[in-house]
Amino acid sequence: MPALNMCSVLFVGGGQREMGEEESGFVDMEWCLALPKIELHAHLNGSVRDATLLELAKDLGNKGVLVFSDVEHVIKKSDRSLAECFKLFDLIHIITTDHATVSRITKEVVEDFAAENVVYLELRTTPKTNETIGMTKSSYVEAVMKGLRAVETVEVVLSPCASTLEPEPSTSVNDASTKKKQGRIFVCLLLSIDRRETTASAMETVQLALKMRNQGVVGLDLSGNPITGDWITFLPALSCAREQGLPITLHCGEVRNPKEIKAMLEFCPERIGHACCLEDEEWKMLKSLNIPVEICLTSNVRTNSISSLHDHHFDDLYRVNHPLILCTDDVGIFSTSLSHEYYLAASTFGLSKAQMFELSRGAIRHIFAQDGVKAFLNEVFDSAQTGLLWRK
Ligand code: 6MZ
Repeated sequence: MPALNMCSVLFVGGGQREMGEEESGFVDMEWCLALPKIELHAHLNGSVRDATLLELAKDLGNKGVLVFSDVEHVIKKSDRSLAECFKLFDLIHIITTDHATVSRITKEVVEDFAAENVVYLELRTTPKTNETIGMTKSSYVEAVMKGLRAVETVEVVLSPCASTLEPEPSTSVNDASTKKKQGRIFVCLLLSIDRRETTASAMETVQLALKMRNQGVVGLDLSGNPITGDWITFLPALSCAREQGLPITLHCGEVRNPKEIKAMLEFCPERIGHACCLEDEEWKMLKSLNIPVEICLTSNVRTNSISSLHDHHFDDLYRVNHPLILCTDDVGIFSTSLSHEYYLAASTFGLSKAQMFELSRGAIRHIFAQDGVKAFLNEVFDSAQTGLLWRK
């Protein structure tokens, strides 16, 4: 390596490069794995490992709760319509919704994201109740927290919400000293409201999120089967969250529904997910309001919300510099990973390593955690930049 002096260092697009280094080749899967990444749209129960689901279903089969041979092929199937996805979610919820299992799947999901170099994860999940096992929305979220504390492979840092009145330090929640641990992942929770819920139930979730915003809950999500429920049902709860400064992301435009899409955009959430079925007027509105979009390529194509990757609105939004974040939605349901979504974007839309790096780093601007976390994440990207973009 040549001795470093002022003349031997070039500054390119914010990156630093030494003489003798050249831009390295095309984006491949290995590079996407090495890229630090930020995941902002991942549903807990959509991200469960197939192997875990099969193991749990077998156990329930042995206990006579379900017939394993009836569900095995449903879990293993990889191509699903949107309607079939929601049938599968109902099955997954039967399999996973007890406190111990919720903790287990949380631990595994976080470990899986960390293993592919996700450095900040906003994990979303719908707090559930089940009187027969004493589960309340609050105890469900406690079980998720327990899962975070159980993570073994990586240090888990919980960060409070950006709207927390008093700045609170981010804290490690698991034992950071074990030798087995490799690196660190920031994890925050979004509490989801399911479109099947009532106004009162949605309000309960908002109250829980507000109560837990010093403990890692950083915002709210509205999700669930887009052909059920009505936006107006959730508006009082979401408005209450808004008044208290809690950031909100909405599933918007997964199916055609101009009236609802317009109402959602008028609400001006901090982010929206999907935005597949917008018409001209709604596109213009989205762009003029500059609402960041969580893009889930594989999910949108698998569920037929978008006809093919080449027709995906990622291209249009990216070219006009609209804020967007590549996300997975449900790695388990769609057999994907965040690294694979980055690879798909690069290979489909012809993006370079420098462009992909900036796309990944750009997600930092849209996280819901406190600003201190943004500074830390920027440092992570600064230190990874030279190795990822230049070769000797
Ligand atoms: C809308 C979705 C979704 O909350 O039980 N969910 N909602 N569109 C999607 N695209 C395919 N994928 C997942 O995780 C599963 C729940 O997340 C929502 C659904 O409400 C599903 O029941 P949790 O952890």
